[in-house]
Amino acid sequence: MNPNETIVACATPPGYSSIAVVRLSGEQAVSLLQKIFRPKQNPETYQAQHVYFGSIVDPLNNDTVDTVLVATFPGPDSYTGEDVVEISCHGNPLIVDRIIRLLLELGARSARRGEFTRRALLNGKIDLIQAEAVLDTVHATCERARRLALLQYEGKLSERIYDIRSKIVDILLFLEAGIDFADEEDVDHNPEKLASDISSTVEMIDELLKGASIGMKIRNGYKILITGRANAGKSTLFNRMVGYDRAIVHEQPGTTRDFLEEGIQVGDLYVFLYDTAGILRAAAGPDEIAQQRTKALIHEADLILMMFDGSEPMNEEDVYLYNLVKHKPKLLIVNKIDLNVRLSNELILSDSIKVSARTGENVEALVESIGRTLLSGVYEQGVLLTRHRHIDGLTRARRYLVDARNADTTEKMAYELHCALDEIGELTGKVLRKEILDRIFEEFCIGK
Ligand SMILES: Nc1nc2c(ncn2[C@@H]2O[C@H](COP(=O)(O)OP(=O)(O)O)[C@@H](O)[C@H]2O)c(=O)[nH]1
Ligand SMILES: [Mg+2]
Repeated sequence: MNPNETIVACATPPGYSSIAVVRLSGEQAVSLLQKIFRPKQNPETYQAQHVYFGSIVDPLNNDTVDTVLVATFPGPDSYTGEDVVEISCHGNPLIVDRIIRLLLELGARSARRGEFTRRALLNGKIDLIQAEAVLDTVHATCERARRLALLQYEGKLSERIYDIRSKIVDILLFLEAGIDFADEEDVDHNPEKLASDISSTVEMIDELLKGASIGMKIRNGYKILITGRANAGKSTLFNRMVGYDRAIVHEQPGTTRDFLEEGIQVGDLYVFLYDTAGILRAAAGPDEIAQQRTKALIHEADLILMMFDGSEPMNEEDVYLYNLVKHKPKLLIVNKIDLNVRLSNELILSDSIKVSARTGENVEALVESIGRTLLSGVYEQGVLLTRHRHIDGLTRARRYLVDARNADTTEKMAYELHCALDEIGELTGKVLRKEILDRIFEEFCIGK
């Protein structure tokens, strides 16, 4: 990838729309524009963050392609740090393709996936965590994920990581002064201070790692599973929460075999809701397979909705199932409260949410309580780690710090601290590794 090349791509989705945006970035962005753009009023120069009205004209035959608005962002105060031009044309693929083709013929190159953001990274406009946050902003599936992505894009998570970095740098400076001037009397190694400084750096990392599993769930979605004996009304509740008749509901037990999965919003969270086959203690054939799947899902789920049929006394199946999910985070639900209640277990009656999946009574309260339960572990610290890459990088840095604290020579300690710094550098993209960049930007769309 040659950074001197000027790249071009459509930044809006393919297809028909009221407008589409063609984006250019690089040294020739403005001169290429000038070859195809006839502004209504000729500007002396294209100024920063100004919009110009005019037409795109094919320079070969003077054919007008479209009337457009052009915005110009001279570097370095642009998204990529280079000269950027955005052409807003009418959203017809014929027009978009024609404009891009003209620019390619004049010497631009098609942008690769995420190349605009990659240039922003290489030009020091953003770091790697912020680049990932651009992607997360575009793909956020719930309000909370969007807010987390925005905080990361604004650099809030990076700040925390730079704090850790500068702490390690300080320790290294202190230590290396000790190594370099070991024979001078006034420099004291002070091993207690070193150990306690390293420990407090480890604590800063632990603080971030603590919230990581929640950050990952907010970004990727929680898994919630409805379980309960056959005919309790699981599929009826599933349909109500999903908002349409997704699952077959029938009075015949064993109607649901393959589990069903749907992504839904619960408050400001995104959740994968699963409807499963009821579990019988003894099952054979396809029922047995269905139940193995249910058990595997129970294992993976972040929250179980354990449903009892309120119109029936408890039976052995209920007890068996309850024991299966005993150790999981769960909410107990008593369903069918539109009928006479014949369930008499005091503990379950007092500790459960009573609903009618059929009439919808109290289902809203259930949904609210799901949201509260999922977020009960979230302390409002704002920034959270949201990717395996973040967790892995910090975990490795932490390991080096612990090794540094245990090192028996100052040289070894310095070595371990440098390794920790490298890990942090890789996390923020200050140390660039091509494979890592390729992997990250592969997820981007073209034009971002
Ligand atoms: N009266 C009443 N019947 C319900 C309720 N929820 C489900 N049912 C009925 O119970 C039967 C089994 O429902 P279904 O959702 O298929 O149960 P599943 O086997 O747990 O998935 C169907 O006939 C439903 O119409 C409810 O809240 N009240
Ligand atoms: Mg069912």
